[in-house]
Amino acid sequence: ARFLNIAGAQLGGIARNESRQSVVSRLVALLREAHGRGAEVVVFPELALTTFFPRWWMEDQAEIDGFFEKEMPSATTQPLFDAAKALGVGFYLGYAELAVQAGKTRHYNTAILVDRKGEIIGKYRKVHLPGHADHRPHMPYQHLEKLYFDVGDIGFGTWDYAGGKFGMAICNDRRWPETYRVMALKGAEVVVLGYNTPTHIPWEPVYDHLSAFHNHLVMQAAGYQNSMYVVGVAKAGMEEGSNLLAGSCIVAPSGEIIALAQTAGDEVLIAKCDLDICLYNRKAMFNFAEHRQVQHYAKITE
Ligand code: CDT
Repeated sequence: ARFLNIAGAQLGGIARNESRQSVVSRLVALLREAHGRGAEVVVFPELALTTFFPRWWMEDQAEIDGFFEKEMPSATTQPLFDAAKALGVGFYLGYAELAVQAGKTRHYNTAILVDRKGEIIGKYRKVHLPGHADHRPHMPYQHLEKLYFDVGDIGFGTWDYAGGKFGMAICNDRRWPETYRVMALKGAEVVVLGYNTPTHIPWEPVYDHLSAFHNHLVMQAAGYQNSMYVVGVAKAGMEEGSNLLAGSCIVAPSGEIIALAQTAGDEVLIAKCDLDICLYNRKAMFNFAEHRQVQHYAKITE
């Protein structure tokens, strides 16, 4: 057995005017609680430092950029890294990243893995950007990820981390089977991801009543079909008039939920995960080398 105590640190809503310092102190409190309950790794949500700003149409680039991090860690986020180092706990953190690449400014919806020494060891930039890029002022709120972010340019990586092989995804990525399969083929045993999921999609409400079901459906199916743990952590609750889905969970390679948030606020959930369980089905039902028939899969990458 290869045991690892993995925690999710769900966040309740973050108001538009809540300071980064205040949010970071909430993250540190959750990290401390998780450590006190035995966690070795803590998973925070997507865009965990601010309110979910893509709900608003904004034209002033300086205002938009105000939601982005120009450096990581920064003076404001350093206390989280210091706490990780002092406690010996690693974490996954989602944030909006402003990057200058070959002289061009890029905006990414990003997540990092930080090790137990407080060092960044992995980065992922969201590939599947949901929503729209056009102005929809008649809606109570919008979802402008397609306007404010560039498509991630580094693909789905995996990292040796805390004794296991970790992969990262972000929110809408969790609904796409390719996300997990690519990482499983790279050996991922644990996929960690954060999400901000409005329970009401104003322009397409047809599945609103099933948002909690679909959230778990995709992660449980992926855990089972790829023989991996999936840790999905929400920014939850009411946030500036938008209700965000809670239901943060840890899914085992069996597809079962083994830890589940009870509230829609700041909350730690934790599970003792045996990473060797990933090997059960990778040697049997989902032995990729033995059973995949890639000659029939070409359509997927066309
Ligand atoms: N943040 C994020 O990716 N949320 C999406 C909802 C998009 S609704 C247009 C999700 O898949 O949960």
